[in-house]
Amino acid sequence: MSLTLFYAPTTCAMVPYINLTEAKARFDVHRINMRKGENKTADYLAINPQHKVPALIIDGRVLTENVAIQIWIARTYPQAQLLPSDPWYEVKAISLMSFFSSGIHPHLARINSPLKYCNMPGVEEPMRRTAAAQVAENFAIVEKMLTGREFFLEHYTAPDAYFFWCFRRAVEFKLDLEPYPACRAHFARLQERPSVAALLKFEAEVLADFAKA
Ligand SMILES: N[C@@H](CCC(=O)N[C@@H](CS)C(=O)NCC(=O)O)C(=O)O
Repeated sequence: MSLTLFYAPTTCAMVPYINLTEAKARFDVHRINMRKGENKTADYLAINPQHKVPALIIDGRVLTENVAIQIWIARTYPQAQLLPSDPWYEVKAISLMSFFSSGIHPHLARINSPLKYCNMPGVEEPMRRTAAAQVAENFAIVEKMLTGREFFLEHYTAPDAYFFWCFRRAVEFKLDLEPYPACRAHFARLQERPSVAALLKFEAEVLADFAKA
């Protein structure tokens, strides 16, 4: 099987990178430099007209949307147990990923690029502040889920990598993360996994290459 992941550093494309690595899948990576607009070239728009990463090319067919990509990885590499085998817990894992994708990611996007969402003069600071408040509300929900637990479910599953990315973004945005000790412990625990360490090493290499270019 031929797999190519379209990936940009620091983005949510790290989630499939981590889970493909967990699955011991062989995959190539096509690096996208967003700062140079490589997600808006005609070639990339032919792959994903929404100009977003991740996209995973599977034997020539394109799969977009992180939740679907994680489900595909989990089903294709069942030995990695990236989704629970019990149907109830499988849908709970999908529910968690959907929450991260639709309930947390959009607020992080507003902190990153407020002017994409409203171009009124002076909007950046209030947009960032209100989006950070939404992130805080949702992290408080996740904090309850993770209190007393190592992972969201019985063992490491795909949503753990997804939340790792959400929390990493919040760290990068310097949000106040003191109120979330269980989330911080989960973030530290994930960094001990070889898959996450491999991703972080790869990301640093890509960022260094992009800085030279
Ligand atoms: N719903 C998509 C969202 C993906 C997404 O927003 N990716 C961001 C990076 S984290 C992106 O590529 N943004 C570039 C753009 O919107 O032009 C998914 O879950 O895969």
